[in-house]
Amino acid sequence: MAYSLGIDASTQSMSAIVIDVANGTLVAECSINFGEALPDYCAPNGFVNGEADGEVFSDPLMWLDALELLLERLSTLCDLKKVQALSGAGQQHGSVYLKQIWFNAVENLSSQASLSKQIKPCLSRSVAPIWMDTSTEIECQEIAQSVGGDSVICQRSGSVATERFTGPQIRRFYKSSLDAYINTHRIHLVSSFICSILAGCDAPIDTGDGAGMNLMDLHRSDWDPQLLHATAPDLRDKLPAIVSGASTIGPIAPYFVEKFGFAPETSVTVFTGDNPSSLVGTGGSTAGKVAISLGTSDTYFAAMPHVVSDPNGYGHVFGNPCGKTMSLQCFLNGSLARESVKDRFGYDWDQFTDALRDSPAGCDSNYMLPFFSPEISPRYNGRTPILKGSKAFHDWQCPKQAIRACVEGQFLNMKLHTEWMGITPSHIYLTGGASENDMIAQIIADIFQCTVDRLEVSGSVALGGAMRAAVQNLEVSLDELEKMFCSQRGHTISANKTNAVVYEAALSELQAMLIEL
Ligand code: XUL
Repeated sequence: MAYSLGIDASTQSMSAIVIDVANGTLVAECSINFGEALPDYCAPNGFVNGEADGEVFSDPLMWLDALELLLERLSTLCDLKKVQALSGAGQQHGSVYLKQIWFNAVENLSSQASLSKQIKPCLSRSVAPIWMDTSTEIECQEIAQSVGGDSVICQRSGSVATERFTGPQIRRFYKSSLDAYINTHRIHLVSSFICSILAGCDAPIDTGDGAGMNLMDLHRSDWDPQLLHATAPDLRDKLPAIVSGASTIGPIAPYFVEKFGFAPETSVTVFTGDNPSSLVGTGGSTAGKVAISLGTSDTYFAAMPHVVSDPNGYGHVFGNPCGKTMSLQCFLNGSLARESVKDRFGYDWDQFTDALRDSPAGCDSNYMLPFFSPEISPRYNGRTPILKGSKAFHDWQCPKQAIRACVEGQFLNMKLHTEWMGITPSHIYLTGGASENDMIAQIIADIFQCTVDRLEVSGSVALGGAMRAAVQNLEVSLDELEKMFCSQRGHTISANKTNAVVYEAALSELQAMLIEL
């Protein structure tokens, strides 16, 4: 028996998967929803809005409490002593700010007190800005100007200066809270923060997640001195090292051995970002496969044989944890937009799905840019979806049309904003929470006119963590793991060819609406 554990620290929940690589089985799977399990943090969806426009924060202590609940629950589902290796991933771009005492505290965690109690005094900033934060437009302009423009940043870091990325967020903190910035001796990503806790040491950042900071030189896989300088003073000293995704950090901290029954020699592999991890967990880490992940954000990504970046500046290049790079496009209006339109009519998810089933492709020429929150692909600061169609549709009088137009709008916008990758997929791997919904999968198949495959294991972020840890430690190759865990197809959906022309027309309509934004 050789168990490997993968952890997914995402926006609304923390999840775990345990796999047995000796016989290719899924041993256990569980998840803690922040809003439901930890209501005292008053963050029903895992985040809160800050006072200033565009600010979105999470509480790092909530993540620690969730980690404890997760491992407690997992220990009732399987014997954690059998776990020999672990890794995982975090929502990308979010940052945790820590004082000098962090270094000592993380190495000496006592199982007599909770993680949150011990880490609380280490925080130099009580909140962590997360990827949904769009408050740093000015900082992005300042950083871009300082290094010679957005095209220079994009060429060096894989993305133009981007509001939610960690560098601009750090600059905003430095400008608004100078004393707290000076008092900060370590800035971690969500991934490296959770990894540090599990390994009981100050862990590095991997190139996959590091590329989402506007601070890393993509070509050297190391910090870019000019970008650091343009962002904030003395920043190099406050950041951990950058390492490749194939790096072992060390054994698990004694805290987890004493409290949850892990074996002391359980090996921790560096964590990565949720999207790079999902690339591995969908079996897409070698070029040629495309994945769409439906979560709080919807993302479209693919491993690339060479660096391909978006000329419009909305898309990104991240490190591929298995080597080379991946291209990614992220849409902020993912599951919460679907939820907004559902809630608007007091529907449950079954009624939402029925509405999709009972309405025609093309939605009788009613179109929506479903931007219920500020969007990042394309950049749009409003909070009101843009509609085009009949009067009843404009007046939100027809639930079926509104629901279909929302979902069609999401994936028409996705198709338009991913053309820069230059890929015409024959198959798309669909993963994440909403991927099991056949109607959504059908709309994606029809809009992209390709087959949509769902894998047996839908939690591809956590699975990617477990697979990476296994490759590092359990004498099994990625190829073998992909055969075991990523080739078992769940339900496959084929494109309805007759809908191609309907969606061609819809794409033109949406393009016109986007031009008018
Ligand atoms: C990617 C992005 C989101 C987060 C949260 O750039 O911002 O997908 O990783 O999932």
